[in-house]
Amino acid sequence: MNNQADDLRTAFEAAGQGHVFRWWDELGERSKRRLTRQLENVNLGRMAEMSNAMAELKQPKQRTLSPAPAFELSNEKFPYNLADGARAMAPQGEKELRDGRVGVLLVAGGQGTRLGFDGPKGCYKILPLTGMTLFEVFARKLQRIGREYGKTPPLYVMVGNHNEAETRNFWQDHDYFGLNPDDVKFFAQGEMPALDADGRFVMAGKDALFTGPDGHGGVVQALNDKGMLKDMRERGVRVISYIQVDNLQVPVADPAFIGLHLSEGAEVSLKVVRKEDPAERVGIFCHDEGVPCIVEYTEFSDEQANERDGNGRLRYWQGSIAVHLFSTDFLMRLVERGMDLPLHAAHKKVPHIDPDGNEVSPTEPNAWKFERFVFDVIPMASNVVCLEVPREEQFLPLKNADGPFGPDGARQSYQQYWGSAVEAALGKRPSAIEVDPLVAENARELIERLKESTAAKQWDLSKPLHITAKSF
Ligand code: UD2
Repeated sequence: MNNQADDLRTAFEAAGQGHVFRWWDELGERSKRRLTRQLENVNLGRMAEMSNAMAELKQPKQRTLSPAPAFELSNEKFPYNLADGARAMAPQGEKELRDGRVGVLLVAGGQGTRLGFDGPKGCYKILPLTGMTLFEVFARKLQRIGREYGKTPPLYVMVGNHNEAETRNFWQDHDYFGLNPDDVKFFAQGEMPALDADGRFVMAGKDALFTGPDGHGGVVQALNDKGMLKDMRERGVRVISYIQVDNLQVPVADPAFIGLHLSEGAEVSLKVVRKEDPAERVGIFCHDEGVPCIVEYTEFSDEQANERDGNGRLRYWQGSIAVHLFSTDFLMRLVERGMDLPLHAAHKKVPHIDPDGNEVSPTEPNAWKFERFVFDVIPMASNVVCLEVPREEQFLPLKNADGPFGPDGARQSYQQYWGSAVEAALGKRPSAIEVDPLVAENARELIERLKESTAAKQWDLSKPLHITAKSF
């Protein structure tokens, strides 16, 4: 054992983790180097933080919750025309886009376990007629912004170690879907080890600890460590539009939302939808001791989740759809001050090797995994703005293998929404529909285009309808 490995062994033994060296003597030189490299990157100072996260899961901390204010929808009927107030916000956001001060941050580092797709979720073929992938949908939405405002916002894609190469290759193989490769940046998030029932690091092999992505909250540190914040600053990006790869209907950069964020002087803004079902599994935007935050649905008691106001509506109705705006300066301040977001623990099935070196694929949760959540930056912001948006217009997440949030359910909801736009403009709903994201961001825009178009009046709506720029 060389000095470096000796020092590591001493440190790991002192932390009660000496078992990571159990197979050291039978490892070859390469495996020894691999293990050493990995162990060097493990921050043993985090052990206490991990224990706290586990304890908190068993005994959630006491919170004093109250509903938080939001800019509510002024129109709850399709196609959700914007009220004058909301429309008045757009010019400031449009100017920000024209001035090239907006960047789009797409988080795509999750493992997509529930979808059961063997590849990055963004490569999933989702649109109903062409099978366009989620990544292409976002790229085309960006192009539309570029055409409209003369500047295409740079795209920052967070990936995980497990899908980085595949994601990069996918974009390269598709010529970045028409975007300038210099404006598409990939960066990998950090990893966290897992702990077994005895609080010991889970081993994935004789020469490797099990590690998993550190949660979408890892994005703050990764943006800094991988030079992305610097890149943003050099490009003059002031507002970061954060979206998740699973939301098919999300606008990549919404001028009215950006305008609101700027005019309110917010450091963080978020979009919510009205929660109708108290059991819906989304985080809730609310106040904890007067401080704005998002609290996971698991932390609400049944009683609290079911509380209603005088109009019979849920008191805690602000379901977060995980769409945020961050000011670049705010994120820089967080990293400069070395502020870590809290760790959250989850009990999961983690494949590993047992003390005899046999591979085990558990059928029941056997270990603790740790993640950070990006919305934990909210309590650290000096000003937070919350905007309600129409659910069917902006929230269509692909999460599961089946059900409403599975591929078939998502395609159905997608066609329901866009079919309604065609019906509103042309009087009839097509049998199946797909709208090129280059054509319209939402039903309002599509209806306007269709009403003005003479070509649209000739379309055969008894057949599946694929609307592209050439259709007009
Ligand atoms: C998240 C929110 C939930 C609601 C919902 C909306 C949490 C804990 N819950 O639920 O409140 O807003 O989204 O859709 O966030 N990701 C990474 N790296 C990781 C983990 C996740 O990039 O280490 C990305 C992932 O690729 C995806 C997004 O984060 O784009 C959401 O991840 P998720 O599926 O874990 O979130 P979910 O559905 O539990």
